[in-house]
Parts: sequence; structure tokens; C-alpha cells
Amino acid sequence: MLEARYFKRLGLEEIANKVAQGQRLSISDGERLFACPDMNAVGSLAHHVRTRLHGNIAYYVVNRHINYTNICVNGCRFCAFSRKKGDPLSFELSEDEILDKIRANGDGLTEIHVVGGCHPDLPLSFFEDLLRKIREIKADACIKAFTAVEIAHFAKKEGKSVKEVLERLKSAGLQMLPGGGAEVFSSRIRERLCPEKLDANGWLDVMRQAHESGIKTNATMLYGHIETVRERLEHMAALRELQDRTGGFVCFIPLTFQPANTALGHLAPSTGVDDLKTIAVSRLMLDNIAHIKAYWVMLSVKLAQAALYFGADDFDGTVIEEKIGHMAGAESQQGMTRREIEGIIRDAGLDPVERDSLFTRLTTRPQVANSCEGPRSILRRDDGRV
Ligand code: V47
Ligand code: SF4
Repeated sequence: MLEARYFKRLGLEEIANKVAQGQRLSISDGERLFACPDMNAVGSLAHHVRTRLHGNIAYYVVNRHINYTNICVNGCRFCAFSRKKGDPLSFELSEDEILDKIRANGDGLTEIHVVGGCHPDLPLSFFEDLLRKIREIKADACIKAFTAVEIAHFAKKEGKSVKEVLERLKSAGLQMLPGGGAEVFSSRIRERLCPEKLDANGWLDVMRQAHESGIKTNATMLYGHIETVRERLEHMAALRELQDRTGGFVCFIPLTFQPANTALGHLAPSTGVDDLKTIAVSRLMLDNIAHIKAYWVMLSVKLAQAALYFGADDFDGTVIEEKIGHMAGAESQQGMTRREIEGIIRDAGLDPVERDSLFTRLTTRPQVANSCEGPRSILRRDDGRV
């Protein structure tokens, strides 16, 4: 329900009208939303859109993250995860170690999320082999693997085109790309924070080619460091423009920056108000991306729950093991059980719906506990509340 007088008093009348009529918002509309001191006004507009799209549902996925290595040739200043080759804290999982992690949590998994640093030596054949083996042991889960940055790195290292790398990985079992590596597209920011990394046009181009090859992807934005509000909005506008052309983005994930153990450790983490406004403005600006994720790992479980009323319709998933956020100080737990996630969503007054990576609703899920649900879940109350 959009109350005209309320929005008029806040100078948001025109934006509220556009939202009510499903019209596209401009970057200056986005600036006005960020500048609005009443976070509830911005949140209610986003919740209106989220409810129009998804009703009373909040999605989640039974997934597992696997980082195959933290060795990386790029030295992004916001990253606490990566190490140079030879560093005592570097690691590199063997194929067997990766497969063992999947076997250990195999039964209920519908998504396997595999990413790593840009390793100087691992050949493309290692990843093709790995995808084939994962497929063999877990044919019914979606393999969502390798950011656009890793894909471009494989192509450069092998002297092959991005298209060929994508096609080869797809033949080996790759179904989807995660949205990482986008950071903020502004060249001002990239020069300061990640000059070695694939640039904005390169990231967008890998995603365009993935979409054209029939590989859907997600998209992220890393915010809350040295970027301006306008740079966030320009980032969203660039994603929106590509989405108009390809329709290949499934979900947008605003990633709140975790500063600990990074070269930007002196920066204060973003505030809860900024996190919720960023989720809300993302929902309002990205009118052609169906889903907005409240990634509990970075946001914290409590703020991610609140974000379900600020435009987010997805809670991500069980995750099981997470390194990128936690090495940078994220205080959330390592993983969540399906029952814990359902409890959080129900407690927010919404209906939990398990999905696969492409947001197909899973209704045939057996109701028995599986190996993704750790022993704690057995101790939960019957109503699923935590
Ligand atoms: O690519 C790096 C970012 C990304 C930090 O597609 C940081 O479903 C916060 O992309 N603080 C990895 N963020 C995470 C990611 C992701 C997560 C969940 C789901 C999906 C999906 C994608 O995290 C990196 C980088 O952009 N990152 N360092 C940091 N200190
Ligand atoms: Fe490497 Fe990714 Fe970390 Fe950058 S963010 S240093 S590309 S692992």
C-alpha cells in the first residue's frame, strides 16, 4: 500500500508513482532514495515491488560452498582470503578433497558453489575433469562455479577465447556462474582497490558471453568501502542495461564489505541502515532482475531476516563452509541448516520455499532430515523457530 501523502512529505511522491506504475527509476531517483532519511519509506517501496513479484514467499537453497584454492595472482585490497603461492597460509585442494566435501554433504544438496582465486598454474583441464567428477557423484545438483574473473583468467592463461572456455566448461557440467568479482564497476574504484583484476567491461563481457552460451549467472556488488552512492547506482544501471539485452541474470547480491584483515581494515563496516537501504534501492532500480538476495553470511542472519522486508526475496542457503567473508571478519556462523533457515523465514511472517539455483520451486523434497541438517537441527523446536 503506497500512501501518497507520506511519500509527498518526504519528496518521494514522483518515485512512489513510478513504482506504483512499474516504471523504470533513473540514477537520480536512486540518489533521492539513498538520501531519504526515512529508511522505512524506502523499504516500503521496495517491499511493495518484492511482494508484487513474489508474494509472501522467501526462497532458500540447500547448497554448499567450496573454495578450491586461495592462491591468487590478483591482490585485491578488499580481500582477506587470497594468498600468494608459497605463502604458509595458502591452500590448494586436490580433486579428491573437493569430491570428499561433496560426498560428506551430498544427499540433500541441490547447488554446489565452487570458486577460488586466480591460480597461476592450474590448467583448464583440471577444472573440466573436476566438473565431470562432480557430475558423476552428484548428477542432480546444479554446479554453479567460477566467477567471470576466473573465466577470463582461464582464457588468458590457456590462450583461448572466453567463448571456448565457457563452452568447454559447459560440456563438462558447468550450469551457472556465480555473481562474484563485479565489485563496483567504477574505474576510479578499481584502479585503487583491484587494479590487477579483470575490469568492468571485461566482467560484463564474460557475463554477456555466458548468457549467449545459455549459461545463466548471478551478479554482485561489493559496497560499503570507498565508493560513492552514485557509483553504486551506476553499477546497478550497467547490470540493468546488460540484462535488457540478454535476460541472463537470475539474482542480484549486494555484498556488504567486511574490512577485517584487509588492506582497508581502517574502514568502519557499513551500518544496518545503509545495508537495508542498499538492498531496497537494488530492488527498486533492478526492475528486470527477478531476485534480490539477502546473503546472511555477510549481512548477519538477523539483518538478512529484516532485509526480507526491504526488497529481498531470497535468503541464499545452507552454505556449510564459507571462507571469503569469514576471513574478513564476518561474524555469522559457518552454515545454517534447512530447518534453521525455514524458522528464520517463518518468524518473519513469510513462507519459506526451497528453490534450485534457477529459482525453480522444489516441492518434492523428502521431509526427513538429511546430511545437510547437522545434529543441532534435531534439537530445534517442532515449529522450526530458532
Ligand atoms: O567475488 C571479497 C567479494 C565475492 C570481500 O552468485 C568480499 O550466488 C565482502 O560472490 N567483504 C564472493 N565481500 C562472494 C560471492 C557470492 C556469495 C554468495 C552467493 C553468490 C552467488 C556469490 O565476495 C568476491 C568479492 O566480490 N568479497 N572480499 C570482503 N572483504
Ligand atoms: Fe583474488 Fe578474488 Fe581475492 Fe581479488 S577478490 S584477490 S581476485 S580471490
